[in-house]
Amino acid sequence: MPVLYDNKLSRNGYKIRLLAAHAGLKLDRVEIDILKGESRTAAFVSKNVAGRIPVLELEDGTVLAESNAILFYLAQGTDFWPATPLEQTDVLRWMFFEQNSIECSIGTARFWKKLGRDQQRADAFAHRMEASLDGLSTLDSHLAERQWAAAGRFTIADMALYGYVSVAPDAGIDLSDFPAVSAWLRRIEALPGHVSPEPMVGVA
Ligand SMILES: N[C@@H](CCC(=O)N[C@@H](CS)C(=O)NCC(=O)O)C(=O)O
Repeated sequence: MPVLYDNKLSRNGYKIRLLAAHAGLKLDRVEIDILKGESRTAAFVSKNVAGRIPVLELEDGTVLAESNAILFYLAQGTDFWPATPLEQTDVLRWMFFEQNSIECSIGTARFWKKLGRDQQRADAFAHRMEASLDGLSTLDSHLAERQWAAAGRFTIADMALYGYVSVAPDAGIDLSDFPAVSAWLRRIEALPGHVSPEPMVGVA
């Protein structure tokens, strides 16, 4: 069975757990304590040179890294990856958008706020917040016209985006300012097969 190196606090890891739940995929899960530096050991860096989770190790020892690349691999042959190149391109578009405009802004702002670093690094935090609101505003305009992010159906683009958009309130963002995003979050949560992540415990 493939092994997912993961951390219960990580929304990048949660994206993979969400796809596994929807697609009925079985994965072994190994908890990596990123706050104790377990993703930065020589052994772990030999799996992912970036020293980060999530990492998926296949049964033949092949190692995959980057949450959205892992989603792409695991979604092959499922309903969550469309068949035509144009639809696939649409899904990839929103997965790249997620990494560029959501994950590194909302994800970082949320983490700093949880660790109290938002006060220590006020300027950098303000910059991340501005980028977060910009990303959410773009997504809100997009979703005002459609039910799902890409390809006219629920895909790994929605799963990738859901990971960090759904925890924007942890960063101090009021999602009621983004009504189309809020309605889309509720649509995803109402899907059969939806699983909630662990709450963000263990971080003050
Ligand atoms: N772009 C990467 C980001 C991965 C990432 O930032 N992982 C974090 C947890 S969410 C991590 O492992 N941090 C530990 C560290 O940097 O030492 C992805 O989408 O997988």
